Amino acid sequence: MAEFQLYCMAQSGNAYRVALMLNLIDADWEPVWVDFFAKGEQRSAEYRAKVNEMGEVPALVHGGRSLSQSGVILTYLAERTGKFLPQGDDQRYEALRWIIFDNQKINGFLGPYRFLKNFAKTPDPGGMAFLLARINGNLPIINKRLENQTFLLGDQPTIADISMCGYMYYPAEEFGFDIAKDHPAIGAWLKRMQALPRWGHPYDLMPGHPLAK
Ligand SMILES: N[C@@H](CCC(=O)N[C@@H](CS)C(=O)NCC(=O)O)C(=O)O
Repeated sequence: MAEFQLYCMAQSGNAYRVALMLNLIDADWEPVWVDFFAKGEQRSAEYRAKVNEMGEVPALVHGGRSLSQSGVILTYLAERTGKFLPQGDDQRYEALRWIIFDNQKINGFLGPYRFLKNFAKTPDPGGMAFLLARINGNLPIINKRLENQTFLLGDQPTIADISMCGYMYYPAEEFGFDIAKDHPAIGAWLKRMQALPRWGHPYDLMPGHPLAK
């Protein structure tokens, strides 16, 4: 058995953050596929009891520990390995600031929007319009920051970058807009992230794509 087990599925950008981190740090890890779409396994009593009481993907099992919330997991892995670790107090707080903003207002809107567009049986147009307006309002904040620096916190990539790219490598057709094209500084940063050794695409790092019909 590998050292780390990541409960995930290929369609989850929240889980991708962790899969990408594990790959970038060259960890000994294996994915455990969660049947999110057909069975809603993440909401089952068994999953909540054994893996994550919050009923969410991702969860990372490491020995006797089971961790959830990608921001916590990224911090755990960075602190254990010293890789992608924000340096000093100021960077530590900055990383947390951007990870929370991302979870709530960047990928926190991109994820549900893409879910409604691709996977929901009866997507609610009002809900989608609400999310799209916020996506269009918030992506420029990230683009502006990346116009002036190589990575979110400065010259070096950190867990803040790994968090922020959660949903951004999924195909543009799945959103109906092209993040990299519409926001060129984000596009250039995504390429820099992609150039890191052992970078992988979400559909390659995690199981379950394409979805069974
Ligand atoms: N802030 C969390 C978000 C996790 C999350 O929302 N995961 C989704 C899958 S992408 C989930 O498991 N949702 C539970 C459900 O819809 O039942 C993180 O970053 O880990």
